[in-house]
Amino acid sequence: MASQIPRGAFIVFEGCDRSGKTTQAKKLVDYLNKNNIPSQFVNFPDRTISTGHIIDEYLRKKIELPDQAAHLLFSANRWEREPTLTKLIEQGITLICDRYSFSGVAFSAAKEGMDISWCFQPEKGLPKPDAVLLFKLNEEALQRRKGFGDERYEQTDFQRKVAENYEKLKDNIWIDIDADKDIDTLGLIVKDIVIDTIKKSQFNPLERFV
Ligand code: 2DT
Repeated sequence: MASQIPRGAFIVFEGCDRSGKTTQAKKLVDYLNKNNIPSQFVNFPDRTISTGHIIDEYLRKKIELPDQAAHLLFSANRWEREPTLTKLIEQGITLICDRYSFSGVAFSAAKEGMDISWCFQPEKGLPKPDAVLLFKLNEEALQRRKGFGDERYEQTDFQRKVAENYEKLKDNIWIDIDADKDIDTLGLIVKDIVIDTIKKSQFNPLERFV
């Protein structure tokens, strides 16, 4: 009987800006590769591909778009990358993904008149992660970190609404991470969860959002 090739895990890091998730994602990929666990850092929005160029202009406030159009572009950005991501996972490469569909829904639904279930529709059919690590910082810890930049969405009130939306999206694959720790301590916590997820998911089929 042919032996099954273990697939890579698909692990998403979510959270508000300044929570340290990007630093942790990159550090983790380095660690995994050094320890012979093939892995790759991916992030959304991917500003380097076709749909991402328009998203970049939108985020830098160079263009304005109706909220619905912006939302669908972020989703299209994931669909543009989907064939590559699926192939990498099937080849046994673990993907550590900085933001995904949950950012798409949580940010768009934080806007006036944008319905959370409408926002989720275009995500259906995309690969479902094996785990979502939600990096959380309380208000006090957030204030201690350096200030926001001047891109769209970088305001405290808006980020608070995003945090509330994340809570509404949670299911059994979500794990809360208290991000109010130094880089190395946080790194150890994240590493344990990720290694456990890689082991658990390697012979399970990759699921899709329904
Ligand atoms: P970065 O600062 O991480 O580059 O994110 N966003 C992201 C959305 O509004 N919808 C999405 O689908 C995604 C993935 C979150 C740029 C901003 O884009 C927001 C912050």
